[in-house]
Amino acid sequence: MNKPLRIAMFGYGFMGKAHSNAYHKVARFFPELKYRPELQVLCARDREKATEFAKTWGYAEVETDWRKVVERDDIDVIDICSPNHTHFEIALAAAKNGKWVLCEKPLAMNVREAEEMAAAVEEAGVPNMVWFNYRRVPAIALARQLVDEKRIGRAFHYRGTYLQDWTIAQDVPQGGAALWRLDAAVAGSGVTGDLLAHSIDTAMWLNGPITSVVADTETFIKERVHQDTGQVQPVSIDDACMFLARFANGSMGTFESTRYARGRKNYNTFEMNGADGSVFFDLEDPQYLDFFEHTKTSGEKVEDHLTGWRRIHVTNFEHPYMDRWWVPGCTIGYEHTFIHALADFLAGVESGQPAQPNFRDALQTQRVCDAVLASAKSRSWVETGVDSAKAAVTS
Ligand code: SOE
Repeated sequence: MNKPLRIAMFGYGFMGKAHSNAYHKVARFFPELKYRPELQVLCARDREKATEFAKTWGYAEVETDWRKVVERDDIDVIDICSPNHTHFEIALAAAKNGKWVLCEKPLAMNVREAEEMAAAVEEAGVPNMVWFNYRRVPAIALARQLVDEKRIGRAFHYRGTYLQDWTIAQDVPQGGAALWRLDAAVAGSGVTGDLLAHSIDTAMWLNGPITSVVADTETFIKERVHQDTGQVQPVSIDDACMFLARFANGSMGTFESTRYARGRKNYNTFEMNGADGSVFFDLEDPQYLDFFEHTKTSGEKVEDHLTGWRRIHVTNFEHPYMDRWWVPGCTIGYEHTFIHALADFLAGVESGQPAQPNFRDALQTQRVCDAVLASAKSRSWVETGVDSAKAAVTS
């Protein structure tokens, strides 16, 4: 039975596009799903741009007043892709009105907001998810499978990096359309919330809760023209952030993120080293997972003359999500991670086993981000307060 699911999309930027594409494709590649997304309303402040976007992506209507949209009876899902400082108010109102709530990362501007948002969706009993899409890269999902299969064994080290280079020039303005990520009043933070939130979500998914951190941040360019005011204003986001972490399982972590790594466009990598094996992933080469097997699942050590890193081309039907796409050897990419996330979300609603990460999971990531920023300020170790029971490697 096909059930229409009427979507209201908030925002028309990069993520608005990625999510709209997922709504269009999900039922084609996951035909067993009962729900059929229908693009009902595109909501944004700029009517002209919203109308253009709605036409391109097939939204039936445009609305500029978000409050009207969350109160409508003919909307089932509110998808929040607008800048970070809008997430809180919209999510709370959406939950209050009984809508399903999907939200872009980071969930909130800070832990205080994220706590209220998690409580609101739980109290309302509405399905919810945060779009940490990288969990749905087949190679990353395969890494998780290897952890579950105990092929990594006791974890010793976790190393995450997330490097970009798009803000090096002094004349990149801050704030306003497309550049709000550089304005702390709108984004909440710089690379910590925008990039490290991804790394932290992946890390805790693979290696469990992060319990304490010590961090350092830098803002390399102290002043930039603000697009909205035309004035040169102080920059208060973190341009770069590095931190050490302790995981609840006793392993150690290092994380590095910057928008000043010349030549790095979306270099999101991780390596995990355990007693029995290691994995390495690089988003700039996303169809591969590197795996070093030291001990087989039988407990037997791999023969010395056969040890070495194995490069797994994650395109077989047996690999996570890959039976939905092409024949083995044919690759998929970035857009598919959003289709997978949506498919998992819908399947979770149908089965009654909600997909992760939900708002409560994303709250744990927010706790780490806030602890990282607090540590950089105090120049000391900070406990994250991550709820180990909730953040324990969740499926
Ligand atoms: C920043 O440049 C950005 O677009 C992030 O906001 C996304 O979350 C990341 O996936 C790609 O980079």
